[in-house]
Amino acid sequence: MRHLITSALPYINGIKHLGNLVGSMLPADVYARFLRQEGEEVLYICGTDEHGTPAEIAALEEGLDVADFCKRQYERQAEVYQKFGLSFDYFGRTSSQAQRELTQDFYRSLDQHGFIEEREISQVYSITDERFLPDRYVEGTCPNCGYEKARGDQCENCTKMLNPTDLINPRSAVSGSTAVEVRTSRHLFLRLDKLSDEVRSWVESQQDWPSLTKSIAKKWLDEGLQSRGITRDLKWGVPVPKAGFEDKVFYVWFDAPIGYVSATKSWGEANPDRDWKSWWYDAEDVRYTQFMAKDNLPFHTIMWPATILGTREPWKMADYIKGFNWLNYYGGKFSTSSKRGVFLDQALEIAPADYWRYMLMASAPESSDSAFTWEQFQTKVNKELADNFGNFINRILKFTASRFGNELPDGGEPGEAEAELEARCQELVGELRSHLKNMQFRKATETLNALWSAGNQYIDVRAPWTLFKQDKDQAAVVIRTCVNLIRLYAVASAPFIPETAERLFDALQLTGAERQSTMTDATDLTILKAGRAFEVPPVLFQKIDDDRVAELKAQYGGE
Ligand code: B3M
Ligand code: ZN
Repeated sequence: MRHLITSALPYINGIKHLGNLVGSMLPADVYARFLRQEGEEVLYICGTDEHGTPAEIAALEEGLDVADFCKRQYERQAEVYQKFGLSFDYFGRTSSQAQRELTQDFYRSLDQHGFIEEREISQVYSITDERFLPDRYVEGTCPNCGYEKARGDQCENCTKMLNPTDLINPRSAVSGSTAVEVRTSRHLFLRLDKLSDEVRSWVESQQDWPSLTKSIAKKWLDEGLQSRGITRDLKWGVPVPKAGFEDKVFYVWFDAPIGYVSATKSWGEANPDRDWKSWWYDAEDVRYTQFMAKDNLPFHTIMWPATILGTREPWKMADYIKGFNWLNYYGGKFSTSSKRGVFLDQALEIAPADYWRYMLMASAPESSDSAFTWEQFQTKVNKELADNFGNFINRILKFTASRFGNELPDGGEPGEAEAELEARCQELVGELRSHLKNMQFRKATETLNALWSAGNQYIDVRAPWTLFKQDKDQAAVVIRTCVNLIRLYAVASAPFIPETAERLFDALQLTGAERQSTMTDATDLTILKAGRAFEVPPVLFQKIDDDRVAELKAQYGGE
């Protein structure tokens, strides 16, 4: 099996926060890195989701043409993900030519098979702006809770989904004008009602989906699927290839999932020796895994599968959908508009990417929502990364260098304690691999941490510092074992903290092949032999003290 991996396409309107990262791109990256390390063929695809009214409105606010705005934001996002070590094989854009063609093809197939219908609907029209105001282009008072800044697609206050015509005292988000009226407009609808049974049997045939994914899909199916509008009176988006629809584009959620396919196509254009379509079309040898936060699950378990099923073409559907709950910020939501929580560019000013990668995977909201706090960040960094992991490495390598020089010492053969350590490592690596295969990221970091503890327990017993005074050869055995253990640590940690793993590979002066070892092979603690040169790396993780925590809380909000 080849592995296709996608993470939900981050929306273009700004740099994402830690909550977005932990629920989609980061776990997908850890999984992709792990599978590659296991020797599997992996294609990890992501990209920016660029259409829709939030992008237009954000561009308008910055006084930019929407295409220029998107280009700039795409570059900013791509850069920040690269700094976080996200190992996409391709990071595409839904504004691409490939996307336009594929979206129009999907639409044509759906139409041809009778799953598109045309309807006349009422829309809010701005007389001042001389345009329709779909979705977020109209603001007004929520009919449900009375909130005065509700948007045409949803009320942020009570979360109720709305239609623009539901709002009381509607006004244009473009000009603020209240000179609006309801006009009719022709739109295309996807007949989800006709596809409902097929989607249900697909959902029900998924034996091993996580319960969060399955329960959300079932809930939507049980509530009954209705036709859904897939076009909008907008200029920015994929044009609708139909006479009379020249002024309209497809709705952003119709084209967004096609972004997975089009980004793969763009990857193929950049790598002409690779057959992009074999990953998506008639791709029976591909196992496809999707990662996303729970609010995206309805689109991926219902709408997107329905779109594919309705084309009557053998496009690849997900084999496994890993959904995440929310990572909250001190109990409340991370919020872009109210500036609560930490955005990815800010995070990198606070600490290097690996600190975040580890910490976020250790608190991944898998079985329920979880809360980010600065105290917890401090504990994870200080106790686990700095004390349990980093400190072991620095102590061992420094001691070795000072007593034996910068080459692994000779000495006797490993004994019983070493055999026990190796057995323990094999057991833990077995657990770690199975958690990673099952995408249980929290459990995986717990096991990784247990692996780090195993080394500390070993040197507590074998105490090389005192042993050195009594039996230099025995001390040399312990040291060699520990340096091999550091190699295992680097390999086993690499999917989570790749930059640190690289630093360790460099310090141990490993060859290319040695760096590409599987975790299982690296549990052999005799591979690096006497005479191997190494360097002592600088301290791997800086601790975060209480004053700094107080400062961060004051700066970013907390409590
Ligand atoms: N862009 C996620 C969001 O903005 C959305 C995901 C699309 S995945 C095809 O909430
Ligand atoms: Zn409301």
